[in-house]
Amino acid sequence: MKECVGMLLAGGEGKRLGELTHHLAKPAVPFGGKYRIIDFTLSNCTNSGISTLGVLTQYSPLELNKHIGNGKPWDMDKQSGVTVLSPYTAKTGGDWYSGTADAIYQNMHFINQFNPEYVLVISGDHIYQMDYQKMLEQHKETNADATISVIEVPWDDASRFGILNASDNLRIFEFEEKPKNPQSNLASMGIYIFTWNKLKAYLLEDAQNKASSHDFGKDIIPAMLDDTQRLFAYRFHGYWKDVGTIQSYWEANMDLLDENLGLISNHKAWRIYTHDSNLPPQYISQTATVNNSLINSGCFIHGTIENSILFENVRVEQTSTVRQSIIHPGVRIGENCRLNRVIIMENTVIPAGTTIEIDEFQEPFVINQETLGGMLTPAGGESK
Ligand code: ADQ
Ligand code: ADP
Repeated sequence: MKECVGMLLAGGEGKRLGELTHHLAKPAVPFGGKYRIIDFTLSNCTNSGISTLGVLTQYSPLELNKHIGNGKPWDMDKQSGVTVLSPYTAKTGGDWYSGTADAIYQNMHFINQFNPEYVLVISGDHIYQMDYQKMLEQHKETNADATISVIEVPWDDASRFGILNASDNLRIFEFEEKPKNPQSNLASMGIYIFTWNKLKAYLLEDAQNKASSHDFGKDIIPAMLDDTQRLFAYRFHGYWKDVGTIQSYWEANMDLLDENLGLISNHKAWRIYTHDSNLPPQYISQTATVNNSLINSGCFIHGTIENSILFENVRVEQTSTVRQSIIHPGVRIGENCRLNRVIIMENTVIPAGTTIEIDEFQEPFVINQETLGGMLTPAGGESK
């Protein structure tokens, strides 16, 4: 028997990330110079002692499955460890998961084999560091049926989230998924702990409900609240970002460069784990200038890099300048380029003399080999 089993939802399509998720599940999108988005949640599990984890994949899962593998980087290759659960391995057969609750419902047999008292439901597309044990402690202390982790968000963003109201003792009395006119800015972080017997009953009932969209925020939480079950808010005070849009993806990457936030710490207790490559150290040549940036292994830098994040094997030639940008693995940037506020996808080759500068009022641009052509306007410098 396991006290708490983790279920990580990693199947969303991530449409709002546009080109970045064209061929890749959102949790597998490269992040922070050497990670993928899901590494933050996987590492939270490692650092919180959640050692039995099901990862629910669905949309473009190949790269994600390969990345997770047997879970070794997260120390999950022992005991029950990590299990990737695709719709095709679920007991009910080849149906796609129709919503987040359906994804858990279809994998009830996976959870039941551990006979847990609690289930932690988390999502693979957030950047944050959190100790789930503290949340579990509160769940037990309050004798809750469900505990939802919450954070105050800017009012302008509130309608993007599940919004709730709780009394002083943290008991939730109102919840609405993505309200048009939010009456509170206390947002659900999409992190839930359920007492498993209770959740099981609601999942079984929800599965029979033809009108349900089988979603935690839209269906399960409101149903529990209607029945006056014990729902509690767990207040989180650290850094947390939902990287659902290009703008928030770019911002969260830039936040890694802010030393005050301390997101990349080498503190053993909060390390972010991922696969490590066997690449040579980055080479910074005599002509190079590098400021406030993360540069991964295998890079060759001859140009100027400022406030940017470079993944492995990126090459930047002389007299080129890269500012406020995120450069994915294997990108080559020719001589005499000017790039500002762009995200360049894996293995893209930027021809010499290319200028793409996005001002701060526009959303950062995502560049790959296909979109590159359309961006090379005559005014912006010649291509090829
Ligand atoms: P959303 O972010 O809109 O809101 P949703 O689209 O339901 O959440 O996705 C949650 C997680 O589940 C994501 O990691 C996604 O990848 C994954 N997922 C989505 N559909 C899936 C499926 N069919 N199978 C497997 N995985 C799937 C939720 C809550 C809000 C809360 C925000 C916080 O509903 O109340 O405020 O998260 O970001
Ligand atoms: P976004 O809201 O930007 O699309 P999310 O990662 O939050 O990104 O993903 C949730 C999305 O996953 C839903 O909007 C939906 O389009 C997609 N999705 C969920 N379940 C399915 C499914 N069964 N089939 C196809 N797409 C799905």
